[in-house]
Amino acid sequence: MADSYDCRSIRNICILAHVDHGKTTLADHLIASSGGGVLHPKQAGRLRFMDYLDEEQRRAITMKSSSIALQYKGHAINLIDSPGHMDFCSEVSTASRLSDGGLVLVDAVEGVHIQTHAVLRQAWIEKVTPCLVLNKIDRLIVELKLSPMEAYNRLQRIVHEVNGIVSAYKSEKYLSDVDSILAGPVGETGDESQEFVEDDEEDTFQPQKGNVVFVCALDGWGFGICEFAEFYASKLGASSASLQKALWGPRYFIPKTKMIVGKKGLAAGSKARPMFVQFVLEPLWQVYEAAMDTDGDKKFLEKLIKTFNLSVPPRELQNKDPKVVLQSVMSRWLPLSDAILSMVIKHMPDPISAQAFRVSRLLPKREILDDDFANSDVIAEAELVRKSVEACDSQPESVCVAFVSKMFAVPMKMLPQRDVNGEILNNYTEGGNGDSDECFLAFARVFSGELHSGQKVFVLSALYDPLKTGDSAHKHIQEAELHSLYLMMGQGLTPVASARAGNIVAIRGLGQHILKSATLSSTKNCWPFSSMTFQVSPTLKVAIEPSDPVDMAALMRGLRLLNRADPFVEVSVSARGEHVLAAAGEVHLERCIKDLKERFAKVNLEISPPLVSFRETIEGESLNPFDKLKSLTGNSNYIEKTTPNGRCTVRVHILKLPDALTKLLDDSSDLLEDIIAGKAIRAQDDEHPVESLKKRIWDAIESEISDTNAEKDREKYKLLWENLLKRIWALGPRQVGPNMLLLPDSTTEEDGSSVLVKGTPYVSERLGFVSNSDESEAKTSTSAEIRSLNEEADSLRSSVLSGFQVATGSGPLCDEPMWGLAFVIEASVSPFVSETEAIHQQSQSDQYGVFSGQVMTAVKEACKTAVLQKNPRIVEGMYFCELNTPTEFLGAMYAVLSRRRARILKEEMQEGSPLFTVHAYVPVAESFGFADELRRWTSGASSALLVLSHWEALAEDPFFVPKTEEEKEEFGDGSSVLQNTARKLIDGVRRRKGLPVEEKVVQFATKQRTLARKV
Ligand SMILES: Nc1nc2c(ncn2[C@@H]2O[C@H](COP(=O)(O)OP(=O)(O)OP(=O)(O)O)[C@@H](O)[C@H]2O)c(=O)[nH]1
Ligand SMILES: [Mg+2]
Repeated sequence: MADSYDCRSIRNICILAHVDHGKTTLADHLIASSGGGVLHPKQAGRLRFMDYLDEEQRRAITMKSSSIALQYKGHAINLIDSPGHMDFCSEVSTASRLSDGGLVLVDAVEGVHIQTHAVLRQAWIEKVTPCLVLNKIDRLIVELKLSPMEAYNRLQRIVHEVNGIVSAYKSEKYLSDVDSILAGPVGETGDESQEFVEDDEEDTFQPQKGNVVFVCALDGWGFGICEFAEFYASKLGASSASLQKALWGPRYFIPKTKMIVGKKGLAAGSKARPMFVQFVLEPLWQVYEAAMDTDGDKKFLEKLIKTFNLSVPPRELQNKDPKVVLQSVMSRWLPLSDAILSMVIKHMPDPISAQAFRVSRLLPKREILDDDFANSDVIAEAELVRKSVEACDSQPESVCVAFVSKMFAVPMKMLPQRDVNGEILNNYTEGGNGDSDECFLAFARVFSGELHSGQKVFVLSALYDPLKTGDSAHKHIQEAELHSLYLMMGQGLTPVASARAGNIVAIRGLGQHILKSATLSSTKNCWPFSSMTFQVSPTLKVAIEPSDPVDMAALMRGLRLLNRADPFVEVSVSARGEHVLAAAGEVHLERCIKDLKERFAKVNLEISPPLVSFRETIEGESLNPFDKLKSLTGNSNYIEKTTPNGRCTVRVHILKLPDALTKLLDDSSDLLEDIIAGKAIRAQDDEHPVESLKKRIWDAIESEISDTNAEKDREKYKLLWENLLKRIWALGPRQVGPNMLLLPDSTTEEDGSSVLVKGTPYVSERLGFVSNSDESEAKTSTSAEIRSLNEEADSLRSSVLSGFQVATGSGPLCDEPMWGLAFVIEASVSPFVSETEAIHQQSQSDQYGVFSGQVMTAVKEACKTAVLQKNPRIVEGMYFCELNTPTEFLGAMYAVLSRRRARILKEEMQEGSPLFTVHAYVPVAESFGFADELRRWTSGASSALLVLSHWEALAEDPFFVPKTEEEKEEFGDGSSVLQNTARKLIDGVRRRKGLPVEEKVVQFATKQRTLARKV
């Protein structure tokens, strides 16, 4: 790179939006005007240059984020186009991590949608500076035929709504996207209140500030308010600065006095329109009328061309197609790329100013523990590295730090054949496993120093800790040599010798070192960048096997490559030895399988139906909170199991946790994992995460009795829970699930001859519900026999724990994990009754396994039986679904929804458009092929987006058999086939897992015989 390196003239930006709102179309125009000739302006908007994959062109949606380097007025702009489809939302995370600014697009007709919420949230999390682009303004004129005033109201409402979303993120950081949508769209305040929203200094997006532009990406025109302010300044005799403030909101121009007034300054009955309508929208509408109407005023166009001195070729102006005329005039009058790129340069930060405030997100300050002071050198250097990232220090000699946000595969033949110096390269020389035609490149940004080809760097995984040395630390750090660096031009790659801080590059040579993302550094004494957050996790799972078993090795290699090439896919081997592929949704899954078949494995594959996961729980809804808690006490409310050798008796009480608490445990699993692992957790902003988690635990518990008004009851309930929260020994399954293992109440008596296996309230301690317990005071007066029994009981703690973990990992209904249950496990060990028994111990071990194993099994069995005894229920995943459909297809859409057991939440006509928006919950188990079916039944006019929302217990009893006369009347006596959905789901899973299923082939033999006789 040249010596006149000026970091201040760089902008790294991404385009973010809901699916189909026009991101790639917009990118086309920016590329055509500033991409150095890679795209001809004539093709812009139609080619969709950044959608270079076949599959993207075929489906007309973007599936990955990709970058292109642009040059505009002395600025270097790295533009990343991202996908809007929910299945590829992980690519939004990888794009926003590398960007400092984000163009948030909203379709002016469709308005704010579910992914608009999600991308705004991602930008907020990653501290990306957003600007708003209201796209498809042409549709307001041509399609909806709105008047300028109506269009203004609509645009204002969208700006208001987007501002509302951002301010919600600012105030309530933990609100999930679905929650915020359900909380009700912020923008729906009705027209009359629109007047109050203007001039709110707090608002993020304000057209008068210049960070909102109005565009038509298809035809390549767009403008911000400043373009018009400058034009009218001389005409109206006002400064362009004051006009800029007046061209949005309720500001009116009085021609007589040449004054700009607010609403109050208007004479009664005045027909004045807001200045934005009068001076901006009306001329625009006039141009459209002049060009599109057959009897349009062609003179008007000529006047416009003359006033603005536009060089429109006469050939285009005389074209018979009014659209061509319009596009030709509009794109010259208000060029889209100028409107967008001048806003980018003015309102989006350069890397130096951006990194100064993004560093707190990228490299959060670490808590330094006292015993780390021995490493003060390391700490000091790591602090210097952080400073260097904060300053975006681009001097070649300073420490080099880069972040790889994803790996992507390109076919070998796509790599440039010549290097920077024009020498022919042998691309195949690189080691690797040599068995693939694919080359893996890292999508990276340099945050400090300079990267150059041939450089050796350290690759740090997210778990790396520079303060830890030793074997475990080595796993998280590797040394790698950068093979070559490329500037990305969409699909094209231009070799560069080096890349300095503030730039986005593709790096070759890290394929063997990085799986998904990593931090690169020239020193070991550097903290890894914080992990990226993903909006959803891959939930759609299928099992894959080769059609021909001999291709197994090819499949395994293919899966390995796919896992590397796709930032989001998860590849695993199930307990039953199947290769399982997890994707974000159907479209993503389809692309993964296509890639696997055609690029990575190149063999025929058999794909199983989707493996839907379920959870298991017990009935809880119909009970009042106090009755639930009663199940923890009482002498009949437990399940008892004894080990085969008779020495350990396990009693289990079970409790259904409040749903809100279960959800909280599920949602906070990452934080809980850190807390339970004993990691130091830093306060963010003003609140400590552990304290806020505790507060939310209490909120969740209290929400259970919010409708019980009696203050006394509330207090009593809280006291009961206070006691429980002090007794949490573990969470499960796998240490952080939504199930609790509680210690027995301390008042539980021991009957002298046996000893309880005593756990510790470990999780309660970590969460700070109890102070670190001093081990129960040693009983000095006990006999040697009891002492040894106590020791034995202590050694059995881990058996109780594992029994609990295994049981919660696979419930009794269909081996799926348990959900929202608390178990109190009392395991008491008694001594050998006689010596002969002790002698028999050995032979018993042979028969039943070692004692600890027997205890574990007994605990596991007791927990599972407890679930079966307390009205077990199956829990299924629910998607939150947003559907858009024209009114005439509403009926067909509801038919599809009802076939899929959907629950409608909200239906709403979109003002000023023929579209209906419907929100619903759809069970995951019913969601496959949903989008396809919907498209078929509504002739492609409806669209649906699904986001995984929550778990929900099916109220239906899977073991329901009609018993009373009434039930028999309603459900029949069992001779007709019962539609028990819960049972059907359970049987489906059991069959898939090869577990026994009770299937009655002949249900009522007597009836069949009767029938037979009649024949
Ligand atoms: N009328 C009109 N149509 C537009 C405009 N901009 C884009 N479109 C159309 O909207 C559709 C979607 O455009 P894309 O650019 O592919 O949308 P996208 O946001 O990149 O979509 P994804 O990448 O799949 O999320 C295409 O059919 C475009 O022609 C516009 O300003 N006016
Ligand atoms: Mg796109």
